[in-house]
Amino acid sequence: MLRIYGSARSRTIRVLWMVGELGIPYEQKDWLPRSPETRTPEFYALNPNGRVPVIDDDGFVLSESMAINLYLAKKHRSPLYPSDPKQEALAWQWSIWEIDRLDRQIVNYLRHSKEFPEAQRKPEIAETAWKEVAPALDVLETALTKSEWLAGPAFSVADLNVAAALYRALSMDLGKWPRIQAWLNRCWARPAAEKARAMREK
Ligand SMILES: N[C@@H](CCC(=O)N[C@@H](CS)C(=O)NCC(=O)O)C(=O)O
Repeated sequence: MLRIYGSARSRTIRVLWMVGELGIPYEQKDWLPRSPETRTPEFYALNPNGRVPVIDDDGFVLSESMAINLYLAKKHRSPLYPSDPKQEALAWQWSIWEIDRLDRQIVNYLRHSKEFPEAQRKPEIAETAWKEVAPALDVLETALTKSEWLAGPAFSVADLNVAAALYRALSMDLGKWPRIQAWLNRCWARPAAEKARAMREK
């Protein structure tokens, strides 16, 4: 049985979206980041980084949300995992790109511009983050001008990984990036996405 460690109120939402797409059984340890459960020797043995998500797939332990989703889609021979090597490589490219260019930057931007209580916000962190977020969104916008999806002719793990990571962008004004707005809406309208989102927002 697949066990998923992490709450939907963390990057684990990406994995919950993927297992919903795959329709596979799983059990979840609904643990928040930095919760006491993730600070035990047992949890550090699973992920020495002390972070979620982590999966234990019948004894195979894997961390890193993007790698987990690529693995699960490939293992279950999902149509979301491109069979063409070039489209497969594009799925890796966009997943790695998101982690490099947007993942922490967008969290820092939104936390320090609106999510944290005002006294805790550091405008300089928001400003520095925005200087990376805006050009990264420009890159994504340009890609989506050329193609409706990121890795081939249909929705794939590439779209899932990047759109799931852009969960917070659902609450942003994306007027300057209309292609991203439309693509994000298409991705998050999928039933598995709506289900994962409901788990986070309950
Ligand atoms: N690159 C990792 C990042 C994982 C990550 O930072 N997880 C956060 C929750 S969203 C966490 O567990 N933080 C706890 C900590 O920093 O100790 C991934 O995509 O899985």
